[in-house]
Amino acid sequence: MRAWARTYTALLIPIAVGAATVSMIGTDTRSIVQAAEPEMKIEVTMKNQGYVVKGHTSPGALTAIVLRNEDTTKHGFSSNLFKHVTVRKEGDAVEVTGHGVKSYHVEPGKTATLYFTKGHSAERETLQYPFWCDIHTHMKGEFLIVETAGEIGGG
Ligand SMILES: [Cu+2]
Repeated sequence: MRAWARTYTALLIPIAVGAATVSMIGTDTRSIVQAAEPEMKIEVTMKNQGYVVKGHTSPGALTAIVLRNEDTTKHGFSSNLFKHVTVRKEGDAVEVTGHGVKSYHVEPGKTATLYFTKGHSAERETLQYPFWCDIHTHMKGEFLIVETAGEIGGG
């Protein structure tokens, strides 16, 4: 008797939108999958009133989001990705809670790291989690959770 198990690999990818956009989604998908190794780090640089994002992670993996403010004004980083997860903060960010969602304010020239683990979702589909600056509403982007399915034989 032959049994088939379906395995899912998911990636969490940040995308910045707005004036200073540097798109990461143009990257070859295969190289993203191959790079899905220990280093689960997303770098978010705030500059020119926008976000520049780099890196990706996987649901279920401990993830570090490094916030770097290279701008001349204070910026915030908030996302509904943080809604139901515990976030551990290191470095120079001030946690602000407004409208039920945490935001992390980073002063110019400062850096902070947020550690969290986002669990797998029940739905097997692409999900989006917006992120934004609660100080400047035009500063925003989103995290995409992209699920890819594969099959392995068993039995
Ligand atoms: Cu801002």
